[in-house]
Amino acid sequence: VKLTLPAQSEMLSKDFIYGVATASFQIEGGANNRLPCIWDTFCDTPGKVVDGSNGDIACDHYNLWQQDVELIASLGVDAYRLSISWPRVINESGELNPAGVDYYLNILDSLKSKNIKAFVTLYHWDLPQYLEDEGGWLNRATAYKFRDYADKISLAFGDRVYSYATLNEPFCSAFLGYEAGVHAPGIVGKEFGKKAAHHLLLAHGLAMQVLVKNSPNSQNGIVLNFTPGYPESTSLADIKATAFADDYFNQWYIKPIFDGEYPEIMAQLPTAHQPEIHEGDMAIIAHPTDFLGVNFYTRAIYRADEDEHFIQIDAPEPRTDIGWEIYPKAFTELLVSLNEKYTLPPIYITENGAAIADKLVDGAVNDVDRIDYYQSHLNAVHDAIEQGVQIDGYFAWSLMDNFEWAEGYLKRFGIVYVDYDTQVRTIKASGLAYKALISNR
Ligand code: GBH
Repeated sequence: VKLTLPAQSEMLSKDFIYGVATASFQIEGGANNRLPCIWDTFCDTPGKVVDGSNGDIACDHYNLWQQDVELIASLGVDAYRLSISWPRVINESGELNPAGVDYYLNILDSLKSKNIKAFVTLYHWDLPQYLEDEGGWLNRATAYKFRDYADKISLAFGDRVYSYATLNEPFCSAFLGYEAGVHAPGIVGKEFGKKAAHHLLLAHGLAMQVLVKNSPNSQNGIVLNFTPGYPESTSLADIKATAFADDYFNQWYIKPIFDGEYPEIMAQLPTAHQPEIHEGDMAIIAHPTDFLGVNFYTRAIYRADEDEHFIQIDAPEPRTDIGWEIYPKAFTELLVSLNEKYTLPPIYITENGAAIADKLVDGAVNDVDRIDYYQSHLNAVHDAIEQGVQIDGYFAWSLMDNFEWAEGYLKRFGIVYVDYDTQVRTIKASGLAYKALISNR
């Protein structure tokens, strides 16, 4: 089964960047060679991760990184998006940990020798536990600790990095981590989510200041996730509820960066739920970026609810193995609407992919449903470009099966299959199709 694009598509230009993405905690293991992070603690708390697993070994990428870089190269991709484990490279006194830095320097040098662009994310959710012990993202000081980390690591990495993203999906850190409590650190309460969000966005802006200074030649920006909302009916109540949910989950994280202000719904939130904004914060957050990273997986459908503004209704079919609806039209509509609402820099699609219940049969994984997902979503990106959105690249999530957060190892997002007993990697049919699409340009 093949992945194709219309012959005249800009996505067939050699300038369009194709990549694969991972994140440190999800693949590395090597937990003894770094400080503990909030996800170690969360995994050790019974009932938080469905299969009771943790990130101690994961894909053992800490030890197998050389063969994994060969694997990435064998896919023929232009770029590899990885994240840096903050607790691996900075010690408790805030100084660089040379062994941790060397680990990444080796990976970055190896990528460079193979002509693969390094897209580095500085924070993909693995906050050092000692910082959580001081309040984590509810503590304003964490934003400044993040700036110092970004400063030190960008100086150490020099010109090895093609692109820096400050944060991956601050929505997930803030809402899932400090409001819904389904991600680390597992804090629950509406009074916490927006406070954490503000400190994350502040951290982003402060880090942008040091990145443009230390690494002026890299593409510096942020990665946001979007779950576009659709009303269950055409009733005004459902439409209004959906608009509220969209502001609460999506626009909350992009509007401050490109408009310098939070959505107007902030005034509707009880004061105790609102962030504490210091003078000058919004200007720091609105620091210009070279790109916007967009992660897209699915949409959400909302119904009006008297007490809670909105409720999300169950996702209709078709769904992936993680229960998320497959609805690629929302991807195009999202990209077009973001482009209308904001004055944006070029966009990279920094994550897109599907969880499929894969089976390894005679040394092969015939994941046709995942290929279908990629085909329809690549088409959706193509359609957005046709409608005038500037999109410069696309990253498949993920390079390989890995630790899927609260779902443990039960959900597989890779285009490469990982046998967790042997750590053998097998390129799936989707990986071969992605490779062919790239090489046939
Ligand atoms: C990304 O998060 C992460 O960056 C990555 O680490 C992770 O492995 C990957 O996605 C796959 O999960 O309840 O139907 O409304 C994406 C997180 C996914 C959060 C979609 C919101 C809404 C699903 N987002 N989700 S639904």
